[in-house]
Parts: sequence; C-alpha cells; structure tokens
Amino acid sequence: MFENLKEQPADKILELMQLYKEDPRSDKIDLGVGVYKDASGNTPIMRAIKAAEKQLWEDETTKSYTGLAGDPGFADAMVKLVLGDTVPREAVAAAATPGGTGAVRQAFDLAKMANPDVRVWVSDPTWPNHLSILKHMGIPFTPYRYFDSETRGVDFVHMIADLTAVMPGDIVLLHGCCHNPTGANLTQAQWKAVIELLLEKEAVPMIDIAYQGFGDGLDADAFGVRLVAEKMPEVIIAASCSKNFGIYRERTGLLMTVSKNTSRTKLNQQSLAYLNRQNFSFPPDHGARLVTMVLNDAELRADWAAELEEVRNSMLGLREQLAGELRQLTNSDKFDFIAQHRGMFSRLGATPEQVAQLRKDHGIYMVGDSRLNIAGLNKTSVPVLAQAIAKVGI
Ligand code: PLP
Ligand code: TYF
Repeated sequence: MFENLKEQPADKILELMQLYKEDPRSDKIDLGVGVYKDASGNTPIMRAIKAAEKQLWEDETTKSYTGLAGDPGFADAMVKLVLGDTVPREAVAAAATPGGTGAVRQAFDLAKMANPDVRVWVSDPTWPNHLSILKHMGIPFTPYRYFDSETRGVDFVHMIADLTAVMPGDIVLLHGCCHNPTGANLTQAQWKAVIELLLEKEAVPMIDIAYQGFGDGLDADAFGVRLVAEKMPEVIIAASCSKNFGIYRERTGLLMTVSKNTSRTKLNQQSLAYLNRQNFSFPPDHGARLVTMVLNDAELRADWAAELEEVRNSMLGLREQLAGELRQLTNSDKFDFIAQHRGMFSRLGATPEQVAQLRKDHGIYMVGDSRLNIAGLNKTSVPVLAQAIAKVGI
C-alpha cells in the first residue's frame, strides 16, 4: 500500500526555517516564518500567559475530557474578543480547534458538508496553507486579484472586478487584518464596498483572523470581521490565538459561524461539534484555558493587552525605521509602503533571484515571494537589511 504514496510538496516557509538553522554565518537574519520575536530574537511567553499557567497549575483539579466543542467559557470569551457586541451571542455557534489552521480546515469541511459543490474565492496571493488545504480536500478555488505589485497596496479595482463573478453560495475568504503574505489591508471604506458586493451576490464570507492586535489594535483590527458579521446574514470565522497570545505550540483556535436566523444556531453548533468528533474528538484545552483565564481576569487581561501593544508598537517602530532608512538610501519614497503595511509581514516586491541573492550574499532569509517578517528585525539589523536591499537593487 505505502508504495502508492507520492512525495508531497514541502511547506516553503518551514523549509526556509531549516535552511536558516543550517547556515553557519553568525550575522544571518531570519525574516522567514511568522513568529513574533523581541529585540533579542526570542519569542517570549507573554507575562499574563505565564501567570495564568502558574495559577492553573495550582488550581486545576482534573484533566478529564472537556466537551466536543471545547470549554464553552473559551468560546464565550473569544466570541466577545473577536466580535465585540456586534451580534447577539445566540447568533454565534463556536467550537475550539487545534490552532487557527484547525479552524480553517474545519471551516472548509463545514462548507463542503453544507454544499458539496462549494467554491472558495481566495486572495492572490494568500497564506499558502489555504491553498494546500483546499487542494488536499478537493475543493475548487478561484483567486481574486488583491495585491498591486507596483504600489504594494491593495489592488482594489481588480479585486472588485474579479469578485463580480462570484455566484450565490460561493465562499469568499478574506483576511480579517494583517494580510499574510502582503501586509496590505482593506480600508474601512473598502470593507464596506466588499460587503455590499457580497450581499448583492449572495456569497458567504469566510474571515481568517490570525493577527488581531498586531495591526492597529485589538478593536481596530476587528473592524472588518465585525462589520461583516453585522451586515451579512451568514459568516464563517476562523480565529487563531497563536500570535496574539504567543501560544503557538499550544494549538489554540476557534471556529465560529454567525447566522442571523438564530433558529439555525443550534444545528450549526451541533455540526461544529460533529466535525470535531470526526477529526480529533476533543480539541486541545491547555491553551484555550489560558486564553479564557487571561480574558476573564481584569488584571491579567490588562497586562496582556499592554504587552500586546508593546509588541504591536515595536513592529510599527521597525517599519518606520526601515522605511526611513530606505528613503535615505534610495533617495525616493518607493519603500514607504513598508510603513503603511500592518502586521508581521510585508511583501517587498523583489524577484525570486533577488531574494536568493539576499540569502546568499547577505545571510538575509525571507520567503521566496519576498515576504519578510518585520518582527525578525531589530534596531541594529534594520540598517543592515536596508543596505542589502539597496545593494541588490530591489
Ligand atoms: N491563518 C493565517 C493567515 C496565518 O498566517 C496563520 C498562521 O499563523 C494561521 C491562519 C493559523 O495559525 P495557527 O494554526 O498557528 O494558529
Ligand atoms: O505564515 C507564517 O509564517 C505563519 C506560520 O505551515 C506558519 O502563519 C507557517 C507555515 C505553516 C504553518 C504556520
């Protein structure tokens, strides 16, 4: 049987991580995988998470199973974090999943269960795992233009032109904030226009929100997802806690459905629990419990929000510094987009050859499409990167 297995394409981002590890140069710079790093290159455990973990160790009395949809307290706290007060809680069904990736996977599963012929529209480009999961599941997908490689902003005219071909019942996948891999995001007016179009087309929006709090702040980053939830009759939302709580390996995420017809919520909830059961039964609990503790305790929550702001502002500072260095070096404003992008990533717009040259000649590692992780920089490495970018002639 095993002779039938074929080699599968590797994950380019994880492959790059390995290449970086193997590079003996001491001045190498890792701008690859999307993990937050502080100025010394560490990915810290957030203070509130550490405190919650300590408290949990003292207070936890059982490791028995939770529910198939996870701890309802986690769902309540996360629904509130993501959606605020925009929709009544009765309109939302929610289930904990292993990470945001688990939520994305189950979202596609749910869509297929509801409509075996479902089609998914994805931004061009999008997070490569969206595409690889869709391919693996045999779900047809269509890219819509999203990124303007000249301005490095959103190519909104073409995005709308492409989405005009969406059919009723199609799923349109949108990044809630901090678009991965480009860093270019919709303005509030553009969110409104997209929603109007999707309403007219009777499409179902699916929002992947993996970086809430990394862009313009916890509430500002939820602007799009909240407006979609408020205006559209049905929405699917996949949320990740990996980045904004810094608990990557704990695999903590939440899949939500919003249905304005609240009589559907019970069946939606049952469907989410059913899908968990088919795939892994009970979702991981540890990370979810920490998140719940942090969100429900005023002191822990305030400390978490403050640290998240530090993280966000440090990335904004690095963006400003890099754009400033490049303005001086190139005597132009062509890299100002770096300061306008939000989140961990920016797509530089370099060719694959230039990306390879940055790696070979300068020990600077970024993904082949020229996505760089801003958090991989610090005040000292920013000028080094800027010099290298200018030298390579991007
Ligand atoms: N969606 C996007 C766009 C991402 O960039 C990520 C990665 O961080 C995820 C979802 C899911 O991450 P995780 O499964 O680690 O929670
Ligand atoms: O895009 C990134 O770098 C993050 C982390 O298979 C990641 O989303 C990368 C690859 C992967 C899972 C997560």
